[in-house]
Amino acid sequence: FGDKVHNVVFVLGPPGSGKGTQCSKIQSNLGFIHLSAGDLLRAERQRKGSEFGELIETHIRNGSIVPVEITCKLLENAMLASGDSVKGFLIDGFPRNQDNLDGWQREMSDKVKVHFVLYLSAAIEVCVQRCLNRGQGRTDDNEESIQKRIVTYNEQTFPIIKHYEKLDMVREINGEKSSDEVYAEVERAFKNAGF
Ligand code: UP5
Ligand code: MG
Repeated sequence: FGDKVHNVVFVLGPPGSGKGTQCSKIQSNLGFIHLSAGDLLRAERQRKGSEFGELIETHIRNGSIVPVEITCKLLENAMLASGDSVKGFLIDGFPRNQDNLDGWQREMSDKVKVHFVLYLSAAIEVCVQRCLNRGQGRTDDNEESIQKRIVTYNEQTFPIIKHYEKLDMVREINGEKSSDEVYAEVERAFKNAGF
């Protein structure tokens, strides 16, 4: 990892709140590297020879959360592969529970500085519709998996957002507006943080 302390912004919010959409705009406009924990897990699931493929798929379908050792390693490898000269990393969809947070802090706290948590909020009905309409063939974009993802979000991920709120690190943005309107506010949050 070298001696460099990498800049990190966590991006959290319910399933379908627009995390991936906003991260790709931030990456294009502000030069951060977008790392989606979900995308990394889906890629690992497809990788020939992966010993975790089946376990990952079971968690994704059930909307439950993969053990942090796996996810954190994928994130760390992706950060290493991006080199040392990047402005910072957007970590999309992680940490999602206390296990994720503990594992991240064990492994990464001396290698990164987490600047803030970008929290995209949106009503559950809006999120459900967006996931159902996405049409990218994700194995968790069906009514049953979506309901489970939402329960997991409410029970396990929302408390992580609350944890960061107590540290005054959460920047909440209403994710229900058009993606350009949401992005205008997202960009303001980054500018306010000095990026
Ligand atoms: N869309 C986006 N923004 C819009 C807007 N402003 N107006 C109208 N439409 C908008 O957007 C979803 C859809 O809505 C898209 O069709 C988009 O065009 C449209 P997207 O940007 O994809 O939203 P996002 O929040 O990224 O939704 P996603 O479904 O990816 O969120 P999840 O948190 O559910 O999924 P993720 O990939 O992060 O995780 C999937 C699973 O992986 C988890 O359930 C879990 O099982 C596992 N996982 C772990 O175990 N550990 C991890 O650390 C991460 C994931
Ligand atoms: Mg996503």
